Amino acid sequence: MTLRFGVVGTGAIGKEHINRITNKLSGGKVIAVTDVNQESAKQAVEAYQLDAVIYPDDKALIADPNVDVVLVSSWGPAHEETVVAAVEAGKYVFCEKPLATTAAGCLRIVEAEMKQGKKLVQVGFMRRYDSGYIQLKQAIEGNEIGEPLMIRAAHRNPQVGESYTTDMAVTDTLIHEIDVLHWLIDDDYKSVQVHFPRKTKYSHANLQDPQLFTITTNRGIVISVEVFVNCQYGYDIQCEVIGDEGIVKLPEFQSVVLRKNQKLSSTILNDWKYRFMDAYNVEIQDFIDSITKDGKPNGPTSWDGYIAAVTSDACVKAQQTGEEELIHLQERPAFYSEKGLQII
Ligand code: NAD
Ligand code: NAI
Ligand code: ISE
Repeated sequence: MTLRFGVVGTGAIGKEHINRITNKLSGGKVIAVTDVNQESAKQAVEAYQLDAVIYPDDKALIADPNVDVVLVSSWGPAHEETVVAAVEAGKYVFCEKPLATTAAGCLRIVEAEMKQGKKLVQVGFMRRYDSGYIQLKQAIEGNEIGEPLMIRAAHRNPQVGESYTTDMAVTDTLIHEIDVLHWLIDDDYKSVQVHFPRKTKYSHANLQDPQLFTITTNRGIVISVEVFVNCQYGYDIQCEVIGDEGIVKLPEFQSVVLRKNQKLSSTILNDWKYRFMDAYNVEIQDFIDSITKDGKPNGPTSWDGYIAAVTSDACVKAQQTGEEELIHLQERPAFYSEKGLQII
């Protein structure tokens, strides 16, 4: 069986996903595309020589009876409307983060999905599929470090454009840590506070950069995440979990070690596309395989999208108030109680 994909949003990551479904993975085929910029949709069809219909908008794409899965990779504020329409039409959905830009929007998706009576939606939180984070989770669950007490993490990009503003450090960037860290330690977030250190000279008027987030969990674990999106030197993701019997750290991206000119060096990547390439491939292959075998996706759910949105709202509020802000989640519906992705 081949799952037939319709892609909404053929920008940077939309094209990456089209390429991997078409040329790297098995069991999926892109048969429809759309983009508000129709030229971008045409370019995608040409670049990957797709046998795909170019639709004028998401509604027309969703209405195509040949489309089994709607892959949403438009910009964040457009996600909710497309996802709700696709779920109401009974289609499977793979939605890039964020599921919706507000917690209320995520709840509307949750309600639409529960009404359909079956899980249809997976959110693109690919770090849960990264082998480094999986090794961290195995070490924690295998009691290698005793009880986790603290986490120190960093999310650094070499630079961002002028359209990237202070709140996007949360909604676009920290959102990956928000998802992966509660999954890693199997705990819920309680509160967050933000500190703004001295601003880098490489930032611009509408962006406070770097930023330091201190998040506390219900079990009292204190998490510190640095977001620094103009760090210049590369794309660098760090995570260290400190327990009462030991410490585990995310492995560095693997590269050859070079000895030259009295220096010992290895490469740091410059782009998210390459750092998590394997994770994106495993993520989408697992999405295809679990739907094909079990009739439902296996990865991060709409409820995970909701948890991320509530936490993200509190983080943005904490940026504005400078105070410690509480993170209040609604009770998890039984529909979402099943343990999702298991360690592979
Ligand atoms: P992009 O701007 O390159 O591409 C987005 C595309 O969507 C554009 O071509 C735009 O014209 C189109 N679009 C916007 N609204 C649309 C709509 N309603 N219908 C159809 N097309 C629409 O952005 P990007 O970097 O590819 O990011 C896209 C999404 O992917 C974002 O949600 C982003 O957060 C997410 N993303 C995730 C990761 C990750 O690591 N998981 C990495 C990059 C981007
Ligand atoms: P992008 O800007 O390159 O592409 C977005 C595309 O969506 C553009 O082509 C745009 O024309 C189109 N678009 C916007 N509004 C639309 C609408 N209403 N209908 C149809 N098309 C519309 O952005 P990029 O980097 O590809 O990001 C897209 C999404 O992917 C974002 O949600 C982003 O957060 C997510 N993303 C996720 C990553 C990850 O690591 N999981 C990495 C990069 C992006
Ligand atoms: C981008 O949208 C992503 O999702 C990347 O994974 C992240 O590292 C980057 O900061 C975002 O802009």
